[in-house]
Amino acid sequence: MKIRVINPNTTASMTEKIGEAAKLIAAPGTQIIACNPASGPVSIESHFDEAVSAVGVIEQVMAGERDATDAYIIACFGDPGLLAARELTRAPVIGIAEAAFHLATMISTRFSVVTTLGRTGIIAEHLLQSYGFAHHCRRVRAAEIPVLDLEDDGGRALELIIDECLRAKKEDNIGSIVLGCGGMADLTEQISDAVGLPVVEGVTAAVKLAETLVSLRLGTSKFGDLDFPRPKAFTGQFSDFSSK
Ligand code: 2AL
Repeated sequence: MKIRVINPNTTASMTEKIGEAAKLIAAPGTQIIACNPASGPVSIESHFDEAVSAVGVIEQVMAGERDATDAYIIACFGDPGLLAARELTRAPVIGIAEAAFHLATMISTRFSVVTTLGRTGIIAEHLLQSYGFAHHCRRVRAAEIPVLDLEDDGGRALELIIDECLRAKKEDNIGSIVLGCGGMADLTEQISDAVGLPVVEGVTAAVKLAETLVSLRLGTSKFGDLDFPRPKAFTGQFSDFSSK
């Protein structure tokens, strides 16, 4: 099966890292296509970044539809464009935040999220509310690192994330931790070893959930609101989105 893993930001090194993490966990026979939009923010750490990145996600799903894609993963913790992407395909589309929340509730009754910047915590809080997971989450915490610091191998990002996870373990009365950024996909084992709690990471969680849905032949329902968008014209820079 072919899974298209979309990094919604335009940083190629992060796309490569996300793709590697996905390949490492994927079953034999699963092909991982890691990609990112041609245009958009280099990192997503505001509502503005998220809104712009959602268009890039949609373009990547449209490209995947021309390439016999079996499932899509949106590999940014705000799950930008998730419902819009689902409208465009019969394949399953999974956001890494929703994947991680689902799995965390299956191994623990309460978790905390450790994300990058405090200002993006509200994005995770909104998702917890809208997905119905809010009562499973004790706290959304931030290591206060900009997303692109995760690309700096010599930096202190890992240390700061582990410190915040250890504070969560001490103060939050939790059974597990959810990592709150696609750029943390390669750090799960090191963080879990250092913290001594189960650590759920969304890219890897989403790959296993996508494989499960595809093997169960469960795709996005075309009954109701996730049906293909009604045909219409788009103008200006979005004229390519017009129905042919
Ligand atoms: C993210 C993420 O996963 N990728 C990105 O660019 N921004 N979200 C986050 N909370 O750090």
